[in-house]
Amino acid sequence: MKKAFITGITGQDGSYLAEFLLDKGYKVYGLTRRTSTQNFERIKHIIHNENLELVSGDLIDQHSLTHALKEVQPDEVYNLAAQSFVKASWEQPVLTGEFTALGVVRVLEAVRLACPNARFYQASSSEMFGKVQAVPQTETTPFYPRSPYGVAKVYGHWITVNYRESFDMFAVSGILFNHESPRRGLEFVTRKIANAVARIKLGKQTHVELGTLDAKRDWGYAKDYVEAMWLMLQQDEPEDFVISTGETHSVQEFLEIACRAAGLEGDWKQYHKHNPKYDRPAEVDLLIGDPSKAKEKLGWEPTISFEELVEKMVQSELELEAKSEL
Ligand code: NAP
Ligand code: F7E
Repeated sequence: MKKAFITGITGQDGSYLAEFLLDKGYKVYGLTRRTSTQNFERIKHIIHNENLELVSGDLIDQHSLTHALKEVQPDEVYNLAAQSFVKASWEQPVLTGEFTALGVVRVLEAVRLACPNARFYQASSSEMFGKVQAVPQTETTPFYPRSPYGVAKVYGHWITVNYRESFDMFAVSGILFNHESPRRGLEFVTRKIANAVARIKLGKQTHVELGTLDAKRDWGYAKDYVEAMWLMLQQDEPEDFVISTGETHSVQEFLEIACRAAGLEGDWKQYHKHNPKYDRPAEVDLLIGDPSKAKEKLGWEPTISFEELVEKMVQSELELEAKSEL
């Protein structure tokens, strides 16, 4: 039985990846950090699976990582844990650097010392492209990060390349563009909008307050993207890949489609207000990835369209909000 170790298992991607690997017959070990209230909402349906085991540790605590990997001796390590909210990275730049940048080298060091033959996946991000130097963005487009989060991810990316080249480790980065799902955190714009239009439809609120509507993102479906992570670790050679849909859409388009999907009547504008508190000190205006390499070498392609993704998220929020008394 193959063993996989996932940091960030309680997050959006970690929960889908754990499901995917359990279905593939893996024994899955998930790193969780100690919190005063357990945060297992996204994995509650698999928590009693006999092939899932949670291991205590924190990206900030080197010993906990080395100890966990020494005990588990995994075949594959997926480093998904991070402070992943871009806006928060200006408010907590040092913590973001600790988790999202130095956390990566701590996991790599733990792998190098405890299980050097394990294959390592790093969750790199399209935020590294920031102020984009080419359109569309590929594996060779230079980085120009625009937030402390983006800067931290660039460190994580290059330290992964460096460990591959220095220590002959099978270490790869997936440069994943935005990917969403009903399990997305409520602070991210897609889930925030999907939740708001559902609440408006049910008469629980009147409008949604947002920052810029002009920013464009290449939005895909998280469940598709975790399969690409696994495929990268099944290749003969360790290589980095862009994972994206190849389409870009604005926040405004997301909002317009979401209003329609919720069955809101009239013009979407009546349900929206701009609030400058959601604007960012530096914005990433346009992201669009070129997934050709992933298609060719991994045989990977997205399975659902942008409209289907928006509809799926809105439908899920309508069901959740109908049951909730809040
Ligand atoms: P997410 O939902 O925010 O999940 C982040 C996970 O990291 C959570 O499980 C969280 O645990 C854990 N974590 C945070 N700090 C930690 C620490 N100090 N020690 C141990 N665990 C810690 O993020 P996601 O959307 O699933 O994204 C997964 C990864 O992909 C992240 O690295 C993100 O930066 C990257 N990424 C995401 C996207 C995207 O569009 N989703 C795109 C590109 C790259 P708690 O539950 O305890 O908070
Ligand atoms: O913002 C704009 C905002 O926070 C998307 C993370 O998973 O993907 C994600 O980062 C856009 C930005 O995601 C609001 O200014 C407008 O232009 O949903 P987001 P993100 O910053 O793109 C990348 C690839 C990652 O790696 C990250 O971990 O939407 N926007 N109004 C807003 N954004 C938010 N959150 N809230 C608003 O009210």
